[in-house]
Amino acid sequence: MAMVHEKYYDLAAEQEKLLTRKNEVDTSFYNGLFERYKYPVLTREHAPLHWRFDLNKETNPYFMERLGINAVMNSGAIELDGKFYLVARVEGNDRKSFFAVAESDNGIDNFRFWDSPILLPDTCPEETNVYDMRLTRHEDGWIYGVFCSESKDTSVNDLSAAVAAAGIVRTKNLKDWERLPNLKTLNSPQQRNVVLHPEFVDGKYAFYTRPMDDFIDTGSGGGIGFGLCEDITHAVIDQEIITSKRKYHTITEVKNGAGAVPIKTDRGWIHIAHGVRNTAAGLRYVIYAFATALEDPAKVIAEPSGLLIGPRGPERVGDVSNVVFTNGAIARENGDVYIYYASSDTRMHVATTTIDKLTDYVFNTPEDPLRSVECVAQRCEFIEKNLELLRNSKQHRPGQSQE
Ligand code: BGC
Ligand code: BMA
Repeated sequence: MAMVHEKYYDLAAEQEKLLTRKNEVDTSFYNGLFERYKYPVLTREHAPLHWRFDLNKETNPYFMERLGINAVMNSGAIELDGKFYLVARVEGNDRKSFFAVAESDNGIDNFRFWDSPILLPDTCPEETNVYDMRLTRHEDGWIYGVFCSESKDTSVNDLSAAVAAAGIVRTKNLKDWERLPNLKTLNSPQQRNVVLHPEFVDGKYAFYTRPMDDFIDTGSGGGIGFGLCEDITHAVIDQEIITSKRKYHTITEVKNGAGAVPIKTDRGWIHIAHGVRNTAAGLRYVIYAFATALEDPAKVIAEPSGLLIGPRGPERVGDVSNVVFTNGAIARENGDVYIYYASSDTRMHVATTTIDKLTDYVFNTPEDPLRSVECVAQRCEFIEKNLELLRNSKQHRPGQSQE
């Protein structure tokens, strides 16, 4: 009779401690806008043992890991019937990514993967890799997953040449997935970081896109794009306009891309996206935010200067270091917002804030004046107001004796 290797039970008990560990706010960080947490919410150690080890003592006498998991990162996020779900990008030791659902009762800890990952219908024979799914609860009643579908570019004699396109799936329960044909953008040869807007715009499906000339370089692509399509089951966008532009000497100089599905607020749609700049140490990815008009979700109406979340401490190090990346946030009925972000293409974290705080941040943070001299003038004016306030204030200051 086949027997389970006894080592399995030891490892499972150990893993259970990780899966049930309570997360805590990291009190060493304060910016008034969001909380960071002490522990990542998903790591490769969260991957079920039965995904990695053959549990059978006979066929795996050394209890050896046969199909290792290298990283768990860039996750789509959604709340359904009071539970929090991440559709994570799980990367095997073989560098291929796939999607898997992890579930939690509170969204900040105790995330647990479902028994098996998602096996998407194999409708794209040329597709090599899939990653970074955005989950949109659309007003048409479906939950859509839009992800990057990557294939080898066989038109050039370069082993690494690849083509990125937007794959589309839909579901009602995160269990049964219907695959639709990939998005076609007639004016952009490649697409990554495509996000479906949750509402119809002019009666059509609306996508945030990221036009690019090439697999890595955006080239002439000016920023985050926006386009409409009639039929999601054969999605074609013939015209893309640019919403949030890439700008010289800012955090978005080299690339930017939509991240989480935009959050609807009284004052506009709030977007949480990523910006990329080049450095001597490679590309640095940070998360930034902006708002677009309620009646025209392609029109930027506020864009605070600089980054919202940058990699800190241990987040800086991983397979692709100096990266934070988001493709999922949950905005709750009660106004709480959970931003899920990956660090350095290795693990998942959560940052918690509220719609009110995000709105205050996006609409009341000054814009980037784009030149050092103007940035320092902006800061001096800000400092002067504060000093004036402190001088006139009768309040007790720490370290001052009170008489
Ligand atoms: C990787 C992605 C990366 C992209 C561009 C892909 O092959 O899987 O993580 O964003 O290349 O560098
Ligand atoms: C990209 C993304 C992510 C990744 C990032 C950094 O272009 O699509 O998959 O997190 O690069 O490697």
